[in-house]
Amino acid sequence: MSHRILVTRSSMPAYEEYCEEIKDIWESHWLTNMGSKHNLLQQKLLQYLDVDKIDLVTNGHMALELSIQALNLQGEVITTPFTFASTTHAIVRNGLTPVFCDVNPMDFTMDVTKIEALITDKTCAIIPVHVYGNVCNVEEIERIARKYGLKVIYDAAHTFGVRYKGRGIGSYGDVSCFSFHATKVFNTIEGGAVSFHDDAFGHALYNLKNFGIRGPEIVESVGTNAKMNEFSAAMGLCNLRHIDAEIAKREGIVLHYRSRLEGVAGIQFSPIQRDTQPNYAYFPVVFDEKRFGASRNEVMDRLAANGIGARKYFYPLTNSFDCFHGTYDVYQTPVALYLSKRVLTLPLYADLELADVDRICDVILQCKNET
Ligand code: T4K
Repeated sequence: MSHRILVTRSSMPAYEEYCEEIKDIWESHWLTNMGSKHNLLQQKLLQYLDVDKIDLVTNGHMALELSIQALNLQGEVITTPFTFASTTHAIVRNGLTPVFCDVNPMDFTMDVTKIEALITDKTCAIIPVHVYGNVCNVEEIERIARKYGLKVIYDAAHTFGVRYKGRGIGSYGDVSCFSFHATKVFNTIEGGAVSFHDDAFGHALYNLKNFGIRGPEIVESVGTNAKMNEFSAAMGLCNLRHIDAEIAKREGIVLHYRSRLEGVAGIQFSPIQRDTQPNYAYFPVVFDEKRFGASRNEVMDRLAANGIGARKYFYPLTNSFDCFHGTYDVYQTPVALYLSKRVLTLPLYADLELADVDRICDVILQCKNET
């Protein structure tokens, strides 16, 4: 059998480049606690992401969990179930109640026409997800949030480097939470960041990530530990040098997928969004069994039999997780439910060969031709 292909593969700099980057850590012995690499990466990301203010944290989940805590929210939060566990868990772990809004069938982001009907006197915030790197309807979300006095925290885990209407995606809403996990377009091994506008929020967030410590003898508030270490920051500094080239390679791969699968009955992709500079984070495909002739699960199994690891991001919906058994009604988000049963995320990473894309598409098209 040909070599195995997984859904993604971490981007890494040349070994020598990373060694060079971490050399001075051996001189300084400074490994963590807002070291020089942490601070330099923070400054570089502020520019690259084109945001007002930013703070680095240990991972994308802590970005969400601590952002919610820093805003001191209480009550209900409108969010979507078509996401990774992290989004919903961050809400629940803060003692808040998620209220699930359906997604729109075109780009899988929150269906803004359904938000207002979910608002009650307990609603305090909206947490939409720029899922797969698709930009939410940020204008409409802002209008609704202003009208009802709600905070907006974007789960921007998938949107590193995305720009919308000439602005960094992290400049929209009150707060945006990025993930720099190994599987993301940009990684610091594990890592994340929060972009924001308000200084008081930034102060509260920093306190949460560093035990509330403000000086050797000053502990202002109760916090936890979510500091990015120097080795992660060094990985980020290296990866950031190559990020534009990585995204360009991803674009070539996505265009190749599209050219092979475009127009095939029963296959739907994410749209090319207007006014958006994308990052090609994921390549989700929705299989309509009736028109395509094979189900998502059959395609996934066939790919697996050929050494190709596609993934069901995002199935099951978070509102149907075992840990929430009986708490939420999945039928209140029918579009998300429909998509979660049909979507398959195909392999995508900068070094994926176009010949491998052909191999993947050949297997998919074989499933169709057999019916
Ligand atoms: N919000 C959203 C919308 C998210 O998608 C995520 C994370 C978060 C918040 C939270 O951010 P973090 O706290 O994670 O920073 C993966 C990732 O672990 C997770 O970061 C990501 N979303 C989620 C969508 O995918 P798994 O369980 O699918 O990962 P895993 O270990 O199966 O890896 C997938 C593939 O990646 C492997 O088949 C091979 C490749 N890989 C994996 C690792 C760990 C590598 O090439 N290198 C690696 O080091 O969750």
